[in-house]
Amino acid sequence: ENGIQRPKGHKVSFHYNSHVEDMHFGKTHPMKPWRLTLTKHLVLGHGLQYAMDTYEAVSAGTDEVRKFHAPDYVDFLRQVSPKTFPELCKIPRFTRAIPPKHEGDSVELGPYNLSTSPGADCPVFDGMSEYLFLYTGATLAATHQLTSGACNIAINWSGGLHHAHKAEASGFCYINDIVLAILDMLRVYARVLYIDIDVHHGDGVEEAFQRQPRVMTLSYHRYGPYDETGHKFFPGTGDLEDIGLKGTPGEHFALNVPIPSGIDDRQYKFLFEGVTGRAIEAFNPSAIVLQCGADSLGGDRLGQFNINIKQHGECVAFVKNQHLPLLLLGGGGYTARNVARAWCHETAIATDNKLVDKVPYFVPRIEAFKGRAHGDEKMYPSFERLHKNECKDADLEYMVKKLEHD
Ligand code: VJV
Ligand code: CA
Ligand code: ZN
Repeated sequence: ENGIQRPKGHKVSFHYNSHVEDMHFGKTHPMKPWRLTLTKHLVLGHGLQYAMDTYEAVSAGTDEVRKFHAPDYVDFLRQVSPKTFPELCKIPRFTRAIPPKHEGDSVELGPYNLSTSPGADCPVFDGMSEYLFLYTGATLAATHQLTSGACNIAINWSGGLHHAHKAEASGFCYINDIVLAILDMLRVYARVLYIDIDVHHGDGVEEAFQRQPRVMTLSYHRYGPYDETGHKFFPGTGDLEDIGLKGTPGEHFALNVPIPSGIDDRQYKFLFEGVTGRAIEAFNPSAIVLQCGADSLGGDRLGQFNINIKQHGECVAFVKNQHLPLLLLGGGGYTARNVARAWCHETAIATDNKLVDKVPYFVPRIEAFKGRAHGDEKMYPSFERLHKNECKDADLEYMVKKLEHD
């Protein structure tokens, strides 16, 4: 109807389960699963479902999640809810994972960096267990479609939770679906390239494969002091000098692109295409995983970049043009309307479609867009309030040269 067509020459599969939308991390917590509702409604409103095979995701199994995560951590996540949390915290098997309390800590942390305090990064909330295993199940189903050859591009916008560690939640991430996906891909592909355009460093994925020469991790992220407070931008890792664990086969198989605040489209394109292009040339991957965190967009509640949806999408297009099996995952993104616009746009890119330059007439729950004029909404809004630009061209050129050498 909108001229949406199936792509010629490749197949795309889309994995989702609407139950992830019902979750609430807490009233003012920045992570809003309903951004996935907005994304779904834009994707369906534009008719992109006709261009892909769509699958309803089922929960990941305990054994599948244990391929990376510690058995006790997985058991804890299976059972945890606000009701069971206090009792679980007393079980000796789990108390080992309670971090020591420091003077002046505002949030009380339980086992595995989980907490029921309102200000916590990784809260325990109702339905959390179902949510975690569902987004992981969607990523694993997407991965399976790729590795079995059923499609060339597989998408799960509810996945991409790159900070989770083997036995610890971190930065809104509990299960590292990316690590699980890559482990599964290594059974079929000789080399997997992981690219991460979330504004935060993909530390959990880098750490998991720091000794592994068959996986190259490449993260673009804000790095350095957060603001005048002197605190570092989360998670504080991902320096230019970090290239994989020294003295192991994994040395030289991690790349980091630390970026100052305010980077714009032109600068980001220069960095992304320069570094990614060289990495692909040197590493010669058999498949690619792209984490498409949308908190690198301008106007994001937590991010500090000035990237427009157009450039964010061009990163996806650049990777797609390598014509390798491609897993597209979500990640961060805290200004929900822009997250939905970006991921819908990127679904269109994956399926070789161009979207009409207006919000589709049939968008259920239109009240979710409250406060924005709709009549002349553009797919590529430019952000009125830009972050202060501290990103100098000369530094970027230095970085591309340095990384080329690495
Ligand atoms: O900066 C941090 C860590 C602190 C300790 C915990 N307090 C809450 C915040 C400061 C040092 N955490 C970051 C985590 C960012 C995670 C990004 C995840 C992804 O996009 O890369 C992938 C999905 C952080 N930045 C902002 C907040 N936390 C934040 C957390 C809240 C909050 C406001 C801001 C948690 C609860 C509530 N408000 C109510
Ligand atoms: Ca990143
Ligand atoms: Zn992020």
